[in-house]
Amino acid sequence: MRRSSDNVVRFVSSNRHKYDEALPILKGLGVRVGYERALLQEVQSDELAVIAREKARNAHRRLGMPVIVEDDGLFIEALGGFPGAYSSYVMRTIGIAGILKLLDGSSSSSSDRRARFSAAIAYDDGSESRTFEASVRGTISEAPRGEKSWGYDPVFVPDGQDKTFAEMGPDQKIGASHRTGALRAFAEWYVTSA
Ligand code: ITT
Repeated sequence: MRRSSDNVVRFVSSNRHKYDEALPILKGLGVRVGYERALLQEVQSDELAVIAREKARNAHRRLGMPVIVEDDGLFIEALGGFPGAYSSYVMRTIGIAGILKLLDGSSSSSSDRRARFSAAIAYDDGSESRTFEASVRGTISEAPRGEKSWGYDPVFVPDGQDKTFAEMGPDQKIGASHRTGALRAFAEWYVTSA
């Protein structure tokens, strides 16, 4: 494994919220991490791990330092897994309102709003490339709930909770989120392969 001279791994993303949630997790697990804002090209694939791996390869080529990137997807059962790997594009186009409309119009019963939020973390340092995945199961709420949130947080209710991610405090969301499991798996590998 190649380390940078300052032993910091760069978290590369156009989305600062991801880094803000990743920082306390990684710090707590002994990983030194910094934020690098960049819009990375995404290959087209249905698999988050493939998209993340290619994004990390591009990010490493651009920065010349060890990087991690993340690719997330919200997979809604009644919509056959849509928006899945296209969640970012769908958020920018039809948004949450469009997703709720699709669900209301789908033939499924109103109780069938099951979904999975998944994260793939990819590490690349030019010699080593690894991906780590995790998911949480939940449901899509009937309407957006919660303030000061981002992305799909206002409509995703993880199993075992009655709040959307957006209604939770930062610690509760981090404790329940898809991102946490993937980051933990990465950190476990990273700190033991030093
Ligand atoms: P990158 O530059 O890192 O690719 P992005 O926001 O485009 O940033 P993704 O493609 O991985 O990232 O994200 C898919 C979508 O899911 C995007 O709209 C995110 O805002 C949203 N999302 C990811 N994690 C989320 C979370 O914890 N809560 C709410 N929305 C989330």
